[in-house]
Amino acid sequence: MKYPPEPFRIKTVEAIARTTDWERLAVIQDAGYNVFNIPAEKIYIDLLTDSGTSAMSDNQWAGMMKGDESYAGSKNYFHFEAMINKIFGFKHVIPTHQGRVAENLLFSTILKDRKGLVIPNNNHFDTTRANVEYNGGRAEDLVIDIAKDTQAIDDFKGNIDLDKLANLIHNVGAKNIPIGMLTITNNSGGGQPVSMANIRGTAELLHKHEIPFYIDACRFAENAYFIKIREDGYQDKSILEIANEMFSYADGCTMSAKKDALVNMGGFFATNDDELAQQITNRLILIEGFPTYGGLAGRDLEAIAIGLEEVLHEDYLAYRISQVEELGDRLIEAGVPILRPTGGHAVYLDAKNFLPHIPQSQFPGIALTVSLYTHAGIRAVEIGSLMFAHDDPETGETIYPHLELVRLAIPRRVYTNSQMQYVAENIIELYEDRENIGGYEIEYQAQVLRHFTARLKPLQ
Ligand code: P61
Repeated sequence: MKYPPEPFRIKTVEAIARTTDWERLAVIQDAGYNVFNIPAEKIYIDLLTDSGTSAMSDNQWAGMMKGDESYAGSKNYFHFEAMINKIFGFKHVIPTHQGRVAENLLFSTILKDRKGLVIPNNNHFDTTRANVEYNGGRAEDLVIDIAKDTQAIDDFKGNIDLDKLANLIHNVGAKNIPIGMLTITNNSGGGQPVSMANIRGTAELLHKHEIPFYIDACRFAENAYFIKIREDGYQDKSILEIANEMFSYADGCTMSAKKDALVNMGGFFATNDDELAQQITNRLILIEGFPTYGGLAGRDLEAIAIGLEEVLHEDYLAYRISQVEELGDRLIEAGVPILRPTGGHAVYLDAKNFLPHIPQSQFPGIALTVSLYTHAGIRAVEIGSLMFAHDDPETGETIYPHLELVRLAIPRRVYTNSQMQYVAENIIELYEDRENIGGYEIEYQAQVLRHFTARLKPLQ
């Protein structure tokens, strides 16, 4: 079967309301044309993010009832730690309440008191970049060039360019690179996977220069599944074996459990470095809590432990990846420009080609997210100029991102395939009417991560 069916049935349902066209026009105006400002009840299909939006299983809910809320040494922590050891294999496991806290703890520790440090990555996600830059570092994106061509088909468009990495090390000096990273799958670059060969090659290069290697592991299981189906030599390996190998090359990871741990809240930092673990633990106590809960309840730790086990199931991953692929295929067939091939957790509309008449300075991605909402009650997220354009500190000139994307992130185990068909049909209708969509300008923006709270208005 080309698109394997759901390996679950529905036990609990949550009603979602339809709104009228007029209602949505008023809502989006009130929201300052920023879909982050829309009350979720006014959304029909919410594809803003796959983060924290998974449906938990009956087993996870049962696990929640077994929450041990002891302040110190909760039994759920030991289950959580054992599961992370089984998959990731790092020596120290430090829970956090979400991924960006793991990033904040890491970068506020390794970048402290030193200027001019550089962190390479295939692509930093926005929270990672923000945490690097806020702590005085420079975030370098070194993804392979082909990733910038939305139409180029390649199995591992998330790979880092090892020549660019070698050049960076040569130019800035290994002592100015406290760690190197890979984000798997590569969220800002279209949810594209990184190959095992590239993970291994990155580790070898960094380690040759004594630079520790960390993985942003949010979507590790989806990445492992792509390795299994696309990379020679992995077809007969289990997802667990592949994940074990991926992390065996690294010195640690940051993880937002809100993605591939199939929960609504949680994260962790893991490392083999004793001294770093000690420093981070001390900071954790200051800002998150005691090291066996780190900002989470015991029940949350239990749900993560069970989710990490469930996400390794191949029938789940086959359904998951193919649900995303099927939406992508429907759009491609209708000629809608999307980033190809489809990634693991989302379909990314190519807003530059969808709306070629809107220049990047007028936020084509925002224009598309607003139209998706007003046309069909669908919420997507712009991953383009509102999120990433910034002024060059020296020249003051605005630097625009290469890609102008609108991401339709698919929550895990949440929407049925007929709801996905509704999404596809409405996007196709919008594409046919694209000339009538216009650009936007900013009315208000914050200094950091402006896309969350910005207010815009239509031009014309
Ligand atoms: C997302 F609009 N991602 O994709 P936290 N690394 C990576 C992520 O994808 C990620 C984090 C670290 C989100 C949520 C999100 O501007 C936005 O648990 C590869 O969210 O702290 C999160 O993990 C951070 C959406 C984050 C956004 C920031 O939708």
